[in-house]
Amino acid sequence: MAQADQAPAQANAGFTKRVFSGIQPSGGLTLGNYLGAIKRFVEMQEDDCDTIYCMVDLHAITTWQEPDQLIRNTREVAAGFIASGIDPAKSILFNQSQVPEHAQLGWIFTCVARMGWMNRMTQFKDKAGKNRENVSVGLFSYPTLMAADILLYHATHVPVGEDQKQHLELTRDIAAKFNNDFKTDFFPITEPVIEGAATRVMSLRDGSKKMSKSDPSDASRINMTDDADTIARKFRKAKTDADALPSEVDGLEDRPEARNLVNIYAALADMPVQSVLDEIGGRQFSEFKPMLSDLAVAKMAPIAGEMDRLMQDPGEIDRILGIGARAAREIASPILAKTYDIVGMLRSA
Ligand code: AQP
Repeated sequence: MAQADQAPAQANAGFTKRVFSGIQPSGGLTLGNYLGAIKRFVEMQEDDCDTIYCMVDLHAITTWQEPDQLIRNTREVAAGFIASGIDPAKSILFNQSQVPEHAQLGWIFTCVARMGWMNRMTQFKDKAGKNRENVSVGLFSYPTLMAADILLYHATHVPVGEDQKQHLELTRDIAAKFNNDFKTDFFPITEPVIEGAATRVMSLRDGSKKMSKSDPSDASRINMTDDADTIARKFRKAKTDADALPSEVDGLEDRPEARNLVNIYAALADMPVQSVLDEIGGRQFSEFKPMLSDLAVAKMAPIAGEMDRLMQDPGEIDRILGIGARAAREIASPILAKTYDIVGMLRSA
Protein backbone atom coordinates (compact mmCIF):
# COMPACT_ATOMS: atom_id res chain seq x y z
CA MET A 1 0.00 0.00 0.00
CA ALA A 2 1.36 3.42 -0.84
CA GLN A 3 1.42 5.71 2.17
CA ALA A 4 -0.33 9.03 1.75
CA ASP A 5 2.07 11.63 2.99
CA GLN A 6 0.39 14.25 0.95
CA ALA A 7 -2.79 14.68 -0.97
CA PRO A 8 -3.11 12.79 -4.24
CA ALA A 9 -1.94 14.75 -7.25
CA GLN A 10 -5.24 16.50 -7.11
CA ALA A 11 -7.06 18.60 -9.07
CA ASN A 12 -6.17 15.80 -11.56
CA ALA A 13 -7.19 18.37 -14.04
CA GLY A 14 -6.60 16.21 -17.12
CA PHE A 15 -9.16 13.58 -16.17
CA THR A 16 -12.48 13.67 -17.90
CA LYS A 17 -14.24 11.58 -15.26
CA ARG A 18 -14.56 12.51 -11.62
CA VAL A 19 -15.86 9.66 -9.49
CA PHE A 20 -17.43 10.05 -6.06
CA SER A 21 -18.96 7.40 -3.84
CA GLY A 22 -19.44 6.70 -0.17
CA ILE A 23 -20.30 4.03 2.36
CA GLN A 24 -22.01 4.48 5.70
CA PRO A 25 -20.00 3.41 8.74
CA SER A 26 -23.20 2.05 10.25
CA GLY A 27 -21.71 -1.37 10.92
CA GLY A 28 -19.04 -3.68 9.55
CA LEU A 29 -18.69 -3.98 5.78
CA THR A 30 -20.44 -6.84 3.99
CA LEU A 31 -19.76 -8.83 0.86
CA GLY A 32 -22.63 -6.76 -0.65
CA ASN A 33 -20.71 -3.54 -0.02
CA TYR A 34 -17.58 -5.13 -1.47
CA LEU A 35 -19.06 -6.58 -4.67
CA GLY A 36 -21.65 -3.83 -5.24
CA ALA A 37 -19.40 -0.89 -4.50
CA ILE A 38 -15.81 -1.21 -3.25
CA LYS A 39 -14.62 -3.57 -5.99
CA ARG A 40 -15.80 -1.04 -8.59
CA PHE A 41 -14.20 1.81 -6.64
CA VAL A 42 -10.83 0.10 -6.99
CA GLU A 43 -11.33 -0.57 -10.70
CA MET A 44 -12.24 3.06 -11.33
CA GLN A 45 -9.21 4.25 -9.37
CA GLU A 46 -7.04 2.27 -11.77
CA ASP A 47 -8.99 3.55 -14.77
CA ASP A 48 -7.63 7.07 -15.20
CA CYS A 49 -10.44 8.57 -13.16
CA ASP A 50 -10.19 11.26 -10.54
CA THR A 51 -11.55 9.29 -7.56
CA ILE A 52 -12.98 10.55 -4.27
CA TYR A 53 -14.26 8.06 -1.66
CA CYS A 54 -15.93 8.86 1.60
CA MET A 55 -17.06 7.27 4.87
CA VAL A 56 -20.41 9.00 5.14
CA ASP A 57 -20.67 9.27 8.92
CA LEU A 58 -23.27 12.06 8.74
CA HIS A 59 -25.51 9.61 6.89
CA ALA A 60 -24.83 6.89 9.44
CA ILE A 61 -26.36 8.96 12.28
CA THR A 62 -29.72 9.06 10.50
CA THR A 63 -30.19 5.89 12.58
CA TRP A 64 -28.82 5.54 16.13
CA GLN A 65 -25.07 4.90 16.38
CA GLU A 66 -23.17 4.44 19.64
CA PRO A 67 -20.52 7.22 19.50
CA ASP A 68 -17.52 4.99 20.29
CA GLN A 69 -18.73 2.35 17.86
CA LEU A 70 -19.24 4.97 15.13
CA ILE A 71 -15.60 6.02 15.39
CA ARG A 72 -14.52 2.37 15.28
CA ASN A 73 -16.76 1.65 12.29
CA THR A 74 -15.46 4.71 10.44
CA ARG A 75 -11.90 3.44 10.85
CA GLU A 76 -12.95 -0.07 9.92
CA VAL A 77 -14.64 1.06 6.71
CA ALA A 78 -11.52 3.08 5.87
CA ALA A 79 -9.42 -0.03 6.55
CA GLY A 80 -11.76 -2.02 4.29
CA PHE A 81 -11.28 0.46 1.44
CA ILE A 82 -7.49 0.47 1.78
CA ALA A 83 -7.22 -3.30 2.24
CA SER A 84 -9.33 -3.78 -0.91
CA GLY A 85 -6.94 -1.66 -2.97
CA ILE A 86 -7.95 1.97 -2.52
CA ASP A 87 -4.63 3.78 -2.46
CA PRO A 88 -4.78 7.07 -0.54
CA ALA A 89 -1.98 8.37 -2.75
CA LYS A 90 -4.25 7.94 -5.80
CA SER A 91 -7.74 8.50 -4.40
CA ILE A 92 -8.99 11.06 -1.90
CA LEU A 93 -10.23 9.10 1.12
CA PHE A 94 -11.91 10.86 4.03
CA ASN A 95 -14.86 10.89 6.39
CA GLN A 96 -17.72 13.21 5.57
CA SER A 97 -17.98 15.06 8.90
CA GLN A 98 -14.45 16.45 8.47
CA VAL A 99 -15.68 18.38 5.43
CA PRO A 100 -18.44 20.72 6.69
CA GLU A 101 -19.30 21.79 3.14
CA HIS A 102 -21.30 18.53 2.75
CA ALA A 103 -23.82 19.63 5.38
CA GLN A 104 -23.85 23.19 4.05
CA LEU A 105 -24.63 22.20 0.47
CA GLY A 106 -27.01 19.55 1.83
CA TRP A 107 -29.14 22.32 3.34
CA ILE A 108 -29.33 24.21 0.03
CA PHE A 109 -30.46 21.01 -1.70
CA THR A 110 -33.02 20.33 1.03
CA CYS A 111 -34.54 23.63 -0.13
CA VAL A 112 -34.34 22.63 -3.82
CA ALA A 113 -35.82 19.12 -3.52
CA ARG A 114 -39.62 18.83 -3.45
CA MET A 115 -41.62 16.91 -0.84
CA GLY A 116 -43.32 14.95 -3.62
CA TRP A 117 -39.94 13.66 -4.85
CA MET A 118 -38.83 12.72 -1.35
CA ASN A 119 -42.09 10.95 -0.60
CA ARG A 120 -41.38 8.55 -3.46
CA MET A 121 -38.05 7.30 -2.05
CA THR A 122 -38.45 3.57 -1.50
CA GLN A 123 -35.38 3.21 0.73
CA PHE A 124 -36.98 5.55 3.28
CA LYS A 125 -40.17 3.48 3.18
CA ASP A 126 -38.16 0.27 3.64
CA LYS A 127 -36.01 1.62 6.46
CA ALA A 128 -38.80 3.47 8.28
CA GLY A 129 -41.25 0.59 7.90
CA LYS A 130 -44.20 0.94 10.23
CA ASN A 131 -42.19 3.27 12.45
CA ARG A 132 -42.55 6.34 10.19
CA GLU A 133 -43.61 8.79 12.92
CA ASN A 134 -40.64 7.91 15.06
CA VAL A 135 -37.65 7.87 12.71
CA SER A 136 -35.31 10.83 12.39
CA VAL A 137 -35.99 13.69 9.98
CA GLY A 138 -32.46 12.97 8.74
CA LEU A 139 -33.50 9.54 7.51
CA PHE A 140 -36.16 11.22 5.36
CA SER A 141 -33.88 13.93 3.98
CA TYR A 142 -30.90 11.56 3.54
CA PRO A 143 -31.03 11.72 -0.31
CA THR A 144 -30.57 15.52 -0.37
CA LEU A 145 -27.36 15.15 1.62
CA MET A 146 -26.32 12.37 -0.75
CA ALA A 147 -26.89 14.74 -3.69
CA ALA A 148 -24.67 17.27 -1.92
CA ASP A 149 -21.94 14.65 -1.37
CA ILE A 150 -21.77 14.04 -5.09
CA LEU A 151 -22.33 17.51 -6.52
CA LEU A 152 -19.97 19.19 -4.04
CA TYR A 153 -17.17 17.72 -6.17
CA HIS A 154 -18.90 18.12 -9.52
CA ALA A 155 -18.62 14.35 -9.74
CA THR A 156 -19.60 12.98 -13.13
CA HIS A 157 -19.81 9.27 -12.24
CA VAL A 158 -21.04 7.48 -9.12
CA PRO A 159 -20.41 3.73 -8.72
CA VAL A 160 -23.10 2.21 -6.47
CA GLY A 161 -25.17 -0.90 -5.91
CA GLU A 162 -28.63 -1.21 -7.46
CA ASP A 163 -30.34 -0.03 -4.24
CA GLN A 164 -28.97 3.50 -4.72
CA LYS A 165 -30.36 3.97 -8.24
CA GLN A 166 -33.39 5.97 -7.14
CA HIS A 167 -31.27 8.28 -4.97
CA LEU A 168 -29.02 8.97 -7.95
CA GLU A 169 -32.02 9.84 -10.09
CA LEU A 170 -33.00 12.31 -7.38
CA THR A 171 -29.47 13.75 -7.47
CA ARG A 172 -29.92 14.35 -11.21
CA ASP A 173 -33.32 15.97 -10.57
CA ILE A 174 -31.85 18.25 -7.90
CA ALA A 175 -28.97 19.32 -10.17
CA ALA A 176 -31.37 19.97 -13.05
CA LYS A 177 -33.81 21.96 -10.89
CA PHE A 178 -31.02 24.03 -9.33
CA ASN A 179 -29.60 24.79 -12.77
CA ASN A 180 -33.05 25.65 -14.10
CA ASP A 181 -34.12 27.76 -11.10
CA PHE A 182 -30.93 29.80 -11.12
CA LYS A 183 -30.46 29.85 -14.92
CA THR A 184 -27.04 28.22 -14.77
CA ASP A 185 -25.31 25.03 -15.83
CA PHE A 186 -23.21 24.92 -12.67
CA PHE A 187 -23.99 21.38 -11.52
CA PRO A 188 -23.29 18.37 -13.77
CA ILE A 189 -25.94 15.73 -14.41
CA THR A 190 -24.29 12.71 -12.82
CA GLU A 191 -24.12 9.23 -14.37
CA PRO A 192 -24.78 6.25 -12.09
CA VAL A 193 -22.37 3.34 -12.61
CA ILE A 194 -24.23 0.16 -11.65
CA GLU A 195 -22.26 -2.67 -13.19
CA GLY A 196 -21.23 -6.26 -12.63
CA ALA A 197 -22.86 -9.57 -11.69
CA ALA A 198 -23.54 -8.56 -8.09
CA THR A 199 -25.09 -5.10 -8.08
CA ARG A 200 -27.67 -6.43 -5.61
CA VAL A 201 -26.30 -9.13 -3.31
CA MET A 202 -29.15 -10.69 -1.38
CA SER A 203 -29.41 -11.99 2.20
CA LEU A 204 -28.19 -15.58 2.63
CA ARG A 205 -31.32 -16.27 4.69
CA ASP A 206 -33.91 -14.67 2.40
CA GLY A 207 -33.34 -14.20 -1.34
CA SER A 208 -35.90 -11.38 -1.48
CA LYS A 209 -33.99 -9.14 0.97
CA LYS A 210 -30.80 -7.18 0.32
CA MET A 211 -27.69 -8.30 2.21
CA SER A 212 -27.24 -5.50 4.71
CA LYS A 213 -24.80 -4.61 7.46
CA SER A 214 -27.66 -3.66 9.79
CA ASP A 215 -29.65 -6.90 9.36
CA PRO A 216 -30.13 -8.29 12.89
CA SER A 217 -29.14 -11.77 11.65
CA ASP A 218 -25.37 -12.17 11.26
CA ALA A 219 -26.03 -15.38 9.33
CA SER A 220 -27.72 -13.29 6.60
CA ARG A 221 -24.44 -11.77 5.47
CA ILE A 222 -20.75 -12.39 4.88
CA ASN A 223 -18.82 -9.71 6.75
CA MET A 224 -15.56 -8.58 5.21
CA THR A 225 -13.87 -9.50 8.50
CA ASP A 226 -15.30 -13.06 8.69
CA ASP A 227 -12.70 -15.82 8.93
CA ALA A 228 -12.57 -18.85 6.62
CA ASP A 229 -14.60 -21.13 8.95
CA THR A 230 -17.32 -18.52 9.39
CA ILE A 231 -17.57 -17.93 5.63
CA ALA A 232 -17.83 -21.69 4.99
CA ARG A 233 -20.47 -22.13 7.72
CA LYS A 234 -22.59 -19.24 6.45
CA PHE A 235 -22.56 -20.49 2.85
CA ARG A 236 -23.26 -24.06 4.02
CA LYS A 237 -26.34 -22.81 5.90
CA ALA A 238 -27.41 -20.39 3.15
CA LYS A 239 -31.02 -20.93 2.12
CA THR A 240 -31.46 -22.69 -1.24
CA ASP A 241 -34.08 -24.76 -3.03
CA ALA A 242 -33.85 -28.51 -3.60
CA ASP A 243 -33.16 -28.52 -7.37
CA ALA A 244 -29.84 -28.92 -9.17
CA LEU A 245 -28.25 -25.79 -10.62
CA PRO A 246 -29.42 -24.86 -14.12
CA SER A 247 -27.22 -24.68 -17.20
CA GLU A 248 -28.80 -21.51 -18.59
CA VAL A 249 -29.35 -18.05 -17.05
CA ASP A 250 -33.10 -18.35 -17.71
CA GLY A 251 -33.16 -21.31 -15.31
CA LEU A 252 -32.32 -18.94 -12.43
CA GLU A 253 -35.57 -17.03 -12.85
CA ASP A 254 -37.91 -17.54 -9.88
CA ARG A 255 -34.99 -19.06 -7.94
CA PRO A 256 -33.78 -16.00 -5.99
CA GLU A 257 -31.48 -17.86 -3.59
CA ALA A 258 -29.82 -19.87 -6.36
CA ARG A 259 -29.45 -16.75 -8.50
CA ASN A 260 -27.87 -14.90 -5.58
CA LEU A 261 -25.21 -17.57 -4.93
CA VAL A 262 -24.39 -17.89 -8.63
CA ASN A 263 -24.13 -14.11 -8.99
CA ILE A 264 -21.81 -13.94 -5.98
CA TYR A 265 -19.62 -16.64 -7.52
CA ALA A 266 -19.55 -14.85 -10.89
CA ALA A 267 -18.65 -11.51 -9.31
CA LEU A 268 -15.90 -13.01 -7.15
CA ALA A 269 -14.48 -14.96 -10.10
CA ASP A 270 -14.86 -12.01 -12.51
CA MET A 271 -16.75 -14.30 -14.88
CA PRO A 272 -20.02 -13.82 -16.77
CA VAL A 273 -22.91 -15.67 -15.09
CA GLN A 274 -23.36 -17.91 -18.14
CA SER A 275 -19.73 -19.04 -17.97
CA VAL A 276 -20.27 -20.01 -14.33
CA LEU A 277 -23.35 -22.01 -15.30
CA ASP A 278 -21.38 -23.71 -18.08
CA GLU A 279 -19.12 -25.01 -15.30
CA ILE A 280 -21.61 -25.84 -12.57
CA GLY A 281 -24.90 -26.50 -14.40
CA GLY A 282 -26.44 -29.81 -13.27
CA ARG A 283 -24.58 -29.91 -9.94
CA GLN A 284 -26.26 -29.98 -6.54
CA PHE A 285 -25.83 -27.19 -3.99
CA SER A 286 -23.93 -29.64 -1.78
CA GLU A 287 -21.18 -29.55 -4.42
CA PHE A 288 -21.47 -25.90 -5.40
CA LYS A 289 -21.48 -24.38 -1.90
CA PRO A 290 -17.95 -25.60 -1.00
CA MET A 291 -16.70 -24.25 -4.37
CA LEU A 292 -18.26 -20.90 -3.53
CA SER A 293 -16.81 -20.89 0.01
CA ASP A 294 -13.34 -21.70 -1.27
CA LEU A 295 -13.50 -18.89 -3.81
CA ALA A 296 -14.85 -16.40 -1.27
CA VAL A 297 -12.13 -17.33 1.24
CA ALA A 298 -9.41 -17.06 -1.42
CA LYS A 299 -10.60 -13.55 -2.40
CA MET A 300 -11.72 -12.16 0.94
CA ALA A 301 -9.31 -13.64 3.52
CA PRO A 302 -6.29 -11.57 2.38
CA ILE A 303 -8.45 -8.43 2.58
CA ALA A 304 -9.66 -9.36 6.08
CA GLY A 305 -6.05 -9.98 7.16
CA GLU A 306 -4.97 -6.58 5.85
CA MET A 307 -7.95 -4.87 7.52
CA ASP A 308 -6.93 -6.47 10.80
CA ARG A 309 -3.38 -5.23 10.37
CA LEU A 310 -4.52 -1.68 9.55
CA MET A 311 -6.89 -1.61 12.52
CA GLN A 312 -3.92 -2.21 14.84
CA ASP A 313 -2.80 1.35 14.05
CA PRO A 314 -5.84 3.65 14.32
CA GLY A 315 -3.59 6.71 14.43
CA GLU A 316 -2.35 5.95 10.91
CA ILE A 317 -5.92 5.60 9.60
CA ASP A 318 -6.85 8.92 11.22
CA ARG A 319 -3.81 10.55 9.64
CA ILE A 320 -4.77 9.29 6.17
CA LEU A 321 -8.35 10.51 6.63
CA GLY A 322 -7.11 13.92 7.80
CA ILE A 323 -5.01 14.32 4.66
CA GLY A 324 -7.96 13.19 2.53
CA ALA A 325 -10.29 15.67 4.23
CA ARG A 326 -7.94 18.57 3.51
CA ALA A 327 -7.69 17.54 -0.14
CA ALA A 328 -11.47 17.18 -0.35
CA ARG A 329 -12.00 20.65 1.11
CA GLU A 330 -9.74 22.17 -1.51
CA ILE A 331 -12.20 21.02 -4.15
CA ALA A 332 -15.40 21.44 -2.13
CA SER A 333 -14.85 24.88 -0.70
CA PRO A 334 -14.79 26.89 -3.98
CA ILE A 335 -17.76 24.91 -5.30
CA LEU A 336 -19.78 25.74 -2.18
CA ALA A 337 -18.68 29.39 -2.37
CA LYS A 338 -19.83 29.62 -5.97
CA THR A 339 -23.12 27.94 -5.04
CA TYR A 340 -23.68 30.54 -2.31
CA ASP A 341 -23.00 33.30 -4.83
CA ILE A 342 -25.49 31.81 -7.27
CA VAL A 343 -28.16 31.47 -4.55
CA GLY A 344 -27.57 35.02 -3.30
CA MET A 345 -25.95 34.49 0.08
CA LEU A 346 -24.18 37.68 1.12
CA ARG A 347 -20.50 37.15 1.85
CA SER A 348 -18.47 39.82 3.61
CA ALA A 349 -15.18 40.69 2.00
N1 AQP B 1 -26.44 -6.05 -0.78
C1 AQP B 1 -25.81 -5.20 -1.57
N2 AQP B 1 -25.52 -5.54 -2.84
C2 AQP B 1 -24.86 -4.68 -3.66
N3 AQP B 1 -24.45 -3.43 -3.27
C3 AQP B 1 -24.73 -3.07 -2.00
N4 AQP B 1 -24.46 -1.96 -1.31
C4 AQP B 1 -24.95 -2.08 -0.04
N5 AQP B 1 -25.51 -3.28 0.11
C5 AQP B 1 -25.40 -3.92 -1.09
C6 AQP B 1 -23.79 -0.80 -1.86
O1 AQP B 1 -22.77 -0.40 -0.95
C7 AQP B 1 -22.64 1.02 -1.00
C8 AQP B 1 -22.69 1.57 0.37
O2 AQP B 1 -23.95 1.35 0.96
P1 AQP B 1 -24.25 2.11 2.32
O3 AQP B 1 -23.49 1.52 3.40
O4 AQP B 1 -24.04 3.55 2.18
O5 AQP B 1 -25.77 1.97 2.51
P2 AQP B 1 -26.74 0.82 2.25
O6 AQP B 1 -26.97 0.67 0.79
O7 AQP B 1 -27.94 1.12 3.08
O8 AQP B 1 -25.93 -0.47 2.78
P3 AQP B 1 -26.32 -1.44 3.92
O9 AQP B 1 -25.22 -2.43 4.06
O10 AQP B 1 -27.69 -1.97 3.71
O11 AQP B 1 -26.27 -0.48 5.17
P4 AQP B 1 -27.34 -0.28 6.29
O12 AQP B 1 -27.64 -1.67 6.79
O13 AQP B 1 -26.69 0.58 7.32
O14 AQP B 1 -28.51 0.38 5.68
C9 AQP B 1 -23.76 1.55 -1.89
O15 AQP B 1 -23.21 1.80 -3.17
C10 AQP B 1 -24.72 0.41 -1.94
O16 AQP B 1 -25.45 0.40 -3.15
